[in-house]
Amino acid sequence: MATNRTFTMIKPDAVEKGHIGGILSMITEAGFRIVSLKLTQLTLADAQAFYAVHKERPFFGELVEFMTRGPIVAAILEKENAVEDFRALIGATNPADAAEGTIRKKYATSVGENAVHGSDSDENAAIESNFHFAGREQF
Ligand code: ABT
Ligand code: MG
Repeated sequence: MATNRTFTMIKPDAVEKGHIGGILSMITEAGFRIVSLKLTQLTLADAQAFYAVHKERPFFGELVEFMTRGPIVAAILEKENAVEDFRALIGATNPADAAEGTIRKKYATSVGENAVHGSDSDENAAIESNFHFAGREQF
């Protein structure tokens, strides 16, 4: 059964450029309900843990540096089929391949600075959500 929740981050590039409002609008207009929301900043250890799956990749250092360079917006979102539908809404990792109408098509700069994160599985959505939000902050 598809879960009805996913986790997202508006990444430092999009926060720096003033796109928080535009991105949250696209998210709510697509039918997602905001369950949890905050402005926060990842520590080096947070970013290394979050992207541990990429730790042997050549871009790991740059990725961690990027994700820690400024504030991010963390949020939990709810909708039927949330994980898959949200990945569709954000579009391809590389904005050059992202479809028209997606968040990355509109707001991402490059494969490295791609404006938003969306969980890639129900299991990771739960892990990422509980990392950022206490139970009493999940509405
Ligand atoms: P995330 O939502 O950040 O996990 O992105 P996504 O799942 O779409 O893409 P993956 B494959 O998980 O990439 C994670 C981050 O690594 C960056 N990256 C990826 C590069 O910088 N160069 C590369 O060649 C690849 C494959 C993009 C992702 N994000 N950030 N920030
Ligand atoms: Mg990913």
